[in-house]
Amino acid sequence: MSLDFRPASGALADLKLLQISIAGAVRHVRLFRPEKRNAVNDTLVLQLRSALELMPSDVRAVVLSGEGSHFCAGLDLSELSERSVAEGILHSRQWHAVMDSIQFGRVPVVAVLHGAVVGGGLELACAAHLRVAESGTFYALPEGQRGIFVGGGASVRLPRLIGAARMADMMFTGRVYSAREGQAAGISSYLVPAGKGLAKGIELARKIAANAPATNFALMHALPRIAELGQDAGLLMESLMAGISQSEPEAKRRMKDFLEKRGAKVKRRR
Ligand code: 1HE
Repeated sequence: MSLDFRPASGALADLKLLQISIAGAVRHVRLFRPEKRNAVNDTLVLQLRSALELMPSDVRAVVLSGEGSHFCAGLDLSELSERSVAEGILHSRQWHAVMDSIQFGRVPVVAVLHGAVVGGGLELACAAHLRVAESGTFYALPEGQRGIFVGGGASVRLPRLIGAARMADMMFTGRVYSAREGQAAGISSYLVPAGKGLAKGIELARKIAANAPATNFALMHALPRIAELGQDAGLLMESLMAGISQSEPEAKRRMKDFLEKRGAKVKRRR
């Protein structure tokens, strides 16, 4: 692939429903089941989890994308029909574990979206820390029309991006959001022309990888929890995290760099 990425070797190369490549501190994980529009079967769930857990310490950010004409068609519906209630609950919990390994893993994940981002595909996108959408992206929760409910974390994560009322509308009525609507509603953080998503995602991942690890840790693990707390406990947790991060040698070096005119200024956008 372009942009200096080389294919991963060893156990990662054996994950056949993923295509994993590496460039410096950025790992690119591509869903690789294009003939089924990257529909997520049980094998893909397990492979995704392995890809996120088998993470050498030099990897500092991940880009997640989908091969072919769509990011992800959601749950592989062909595996759904024969499950009992108990099996259904466990299956959903398995999805939750994968989504948690993305949201609360070791490194930030940038999802690059194009084409269909539907059902479990939208749940996957919501577990990432940033979303870059190409102009042809569309979002839907067809669970409502398939007679089921979400099971991969959307009822918790999606309302935090767009609100419960919008999510309910998507499921009640089958409403499809365009890329532009998804950007306005808060699903994506960046909207780029068709074909430009990966380059943008990699550019963002490289910036994120260059942050101090303590800052990325705070953004991934402390911020979402602080956002769930009352003011008192939230402010206390913020102070604890502030104290920890600023005492890191890396933070001291960066602040000294700025004071001694080596660090970058914040630039006005043109
Ligand atoms: C699939 C799936 C799938 C495609 N499970 N096989 N998700 C959905 O309800 C979305 C269902 N999929 C679609 O609406 C469309 O396939 C797409 C809009 C995503 C893409 O359309 P298109 O025209 O590019 O592809 P296609 O011809 O519909 O599909 C190509 C093949 O992929 C075809 O198989 P083939 O053997 O006939 O070639 C499709 O059957 C197959 N395919 N999507 C299984 N989802 C943790 S709970 C999460 C709950 C959910 O995610 S529910 C929502 C499921």
